[in-house]
Amino acid sequence: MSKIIYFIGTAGSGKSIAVHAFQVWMNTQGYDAITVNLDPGAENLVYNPNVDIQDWITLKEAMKDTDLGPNAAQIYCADMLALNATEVSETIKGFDTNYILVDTPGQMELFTFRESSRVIVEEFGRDDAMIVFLVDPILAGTPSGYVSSIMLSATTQFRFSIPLATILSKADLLSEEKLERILEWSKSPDALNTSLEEETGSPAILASSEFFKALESVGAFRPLLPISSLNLQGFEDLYNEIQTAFEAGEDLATD
Ligand SMILES: Nc1nc2c(ncn2[C@@H]2O[C@H](COP(=O)(O)OP(=O)(O)OP(=O)(O)O)[C@@H](O)[C@H]2O)c(=O)[nH]1
Ligand SMILES: [Mg+2]
Repeated sequence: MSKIIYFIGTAGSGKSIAVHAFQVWMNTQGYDAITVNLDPGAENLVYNPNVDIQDWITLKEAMKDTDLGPNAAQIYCADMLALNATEVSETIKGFDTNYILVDTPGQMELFTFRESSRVIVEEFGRDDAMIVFLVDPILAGTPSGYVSSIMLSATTQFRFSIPLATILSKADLLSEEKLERILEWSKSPDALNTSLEEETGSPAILASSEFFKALESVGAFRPLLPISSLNLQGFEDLYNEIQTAFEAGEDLATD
């Protein structure tokens, strides 16, 4: 049974390039993986997906057919994904592969918040599926930006209820010092809170609130894996994390 891995993250967080880079890395390790593009608006993709939603629906055609503007047409396309879910799923299942790497639409809310994506996840099979959530290092560079990013990742997990791994994409753009700071926040709520105090100038802004505890209890403080698609770095850790997530799922299923 193939494992399906959805790459989800904010616009420009590096999803498409990560899907491609992870496939390249897997192939160099002797693992079999195919790529699936679910972004109907993707132009000039850096890779040639094995299965492309644009064979069924494209943003350009949707705009022409419906007279909608680009944003409404994006939503229209996102909702239309569900209509093609069965056919796309059958096409994917025609491949004999161990891993299916799925690139999702640019703006994450188009995938995360629309009902059709849940239809897709069901249709493709949720038992062997997980999410890789990409945290953009530019957004996560400040303490409040970091908190916002992990809230998005927690929202995504809440929405789909499948295992999720969080990666810090484009890690090569960060200095050693900045990278260490962000990784420290991912490991230590106390360190994050201290940095938040420094940023906002107000004492114990989160530690005193239930909000911070809620973040902890939904598992928002999870290890962040730094990845560079440019340098093919961090993919071994990601691969191991993916194995662990699927094994945990299988253990639950056999309990
Ligand atoms: N330095 C560096 N740049 C990266 C890396 N990954 C992606 N980028 C750059 O980030 C930008 C966005 O990358 P994409 O892979 O298109 O991101 P995306 O999330 O698919 O973007 P949309 O689908 O348009 O929302 C591009 O300019 C990439 O060159 C990386 O590992 N290192
Ligand atoms: Mg993309």
